[in-house]
Amino acid sequence: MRIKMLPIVAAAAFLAAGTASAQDMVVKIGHVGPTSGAIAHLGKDNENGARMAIDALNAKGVMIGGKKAKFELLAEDDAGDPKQGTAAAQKLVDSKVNGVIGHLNSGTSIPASKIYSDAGIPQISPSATNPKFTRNGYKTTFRVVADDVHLGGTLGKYAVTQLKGKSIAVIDDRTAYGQGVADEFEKGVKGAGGKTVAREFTNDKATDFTAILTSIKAKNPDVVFFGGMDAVAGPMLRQMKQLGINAKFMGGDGICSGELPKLAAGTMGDGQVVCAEAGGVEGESKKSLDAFKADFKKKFNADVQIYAPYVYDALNVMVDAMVKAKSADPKVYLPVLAKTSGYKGVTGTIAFDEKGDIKNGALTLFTYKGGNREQIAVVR
Ligand code: ABU
Repeated sequence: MRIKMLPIVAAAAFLAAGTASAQDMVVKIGHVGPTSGAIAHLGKDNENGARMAIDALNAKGVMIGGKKAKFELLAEDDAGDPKQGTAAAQKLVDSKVNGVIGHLNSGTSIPASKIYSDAGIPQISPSATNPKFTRNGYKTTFRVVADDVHLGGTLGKYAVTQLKGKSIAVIDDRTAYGQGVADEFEKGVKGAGGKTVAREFTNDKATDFTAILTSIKAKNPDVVFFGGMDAVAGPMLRQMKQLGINAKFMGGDGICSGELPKLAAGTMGDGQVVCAEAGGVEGESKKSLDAFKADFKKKFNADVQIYAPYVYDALNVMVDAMVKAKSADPKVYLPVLAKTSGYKGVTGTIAFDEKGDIKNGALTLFTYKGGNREQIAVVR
C-alpha cells in the first residue's frame, strides 16, 4: 500500500510545484554599457545601478497581472563602440527581453534604438544625451536625463556669465556625444555674448594632446571646454598642467565622474574644473538620492560614478509601467510607459514628453576640491 502511495504523493508534490511556478513569470531586462575599455568604470557603474534595481524588485516581490515576477538581468558589454552596440542590441532582441536599459553612450544608443524600435522593445537610456537619440520618431525610445542642448547651452552661458571667460577654447572627441555637446556649448557661449578663440578635436582613444594644447596655449584661453569622457579629460588635464595652461576646465556629464581626479593624477586645481550631470535633485528630495548612494556603496564597495541612480530609476519606471499595464508584454506596457508622469525616483520626478524625453530635466553643476566632487547648484 505504501509503495503505491509514494508515486501519488510525489505526483501531488510535483503538481503543487508546477502550479506555483505556473503562477510566476520571468521578466528579462537587458542592460548595455561599456564594461570593457577606457570607460569601463562608468559602464560598471551603470550595470551596478541595474543590479541594484533588479535585486530590490526581487526582494520586494512584484506582482504583474496577478503573477509574481522574477526579474532577470541580461547584461551586455558594447565597449562604447557603435558596431558592438548594435550587435549587443540584436542579441538582446533575440533573447526576447521585455525591455532594455541603455546604452550608456549616445554613439551606441542611437544606432541601437532602431533595432529595439523594429522589435517593438522599449529602451530607456539613463545617460545618452545627444538630442538625436529621441528625435527619430521611434515610440520605443526614452531617456531619463536632460539632453546636450540643455547641458552644453547651460555650461556655455555659465562660462561667460559666472566664470567670466573672455577667451574660450573648445575641444571635442568627435563622438556623437562629444561633438554634439561641444557644439551646444559654443552656441551657449555666443548666446551669452562670449567668444570662442579655438576649436580643436581629438578622439575618444587619444592619450597625447600636445599638438592641440600647444596650439590652444598660443591663444591664451581662460576657459577650456572638452566635449568627451573622463578617460580622455584626465590625461588632458595632466598635459595642460605640464604645458602651463592654467585655464578653467569645463565639460559635460561625460567628464563629471568620481574617477576624474584619479584620471588627472592629482593635477586638478581646487575649483579648476566645472562640469554638469544631466539631472539632479536638491533640498528634501536629495535625501533619497543620498540614501541610494550609501546603499550602493554598501552593496558594491564603490562610490557612484555618475549614472547608477539614473539606471536604477529607469529600470523602476519600466517595471512600474508593467505593473500598471498588468503585463510585461512590450506591446501592452509600452503605451503605459510613454504616459509616465509624476514617478518619484531617487533622481527626482520622472515624466516623459511626446518624444520620450524627460520633462523639465535638471542639471547639477559640480566642481572638485581636494579630489572630491562638490555640488555647485541644481539648475533647470
Ligand atoms: N552623456 C555623456 C555620456 C554618454 C553619451 O551621451 O555619450
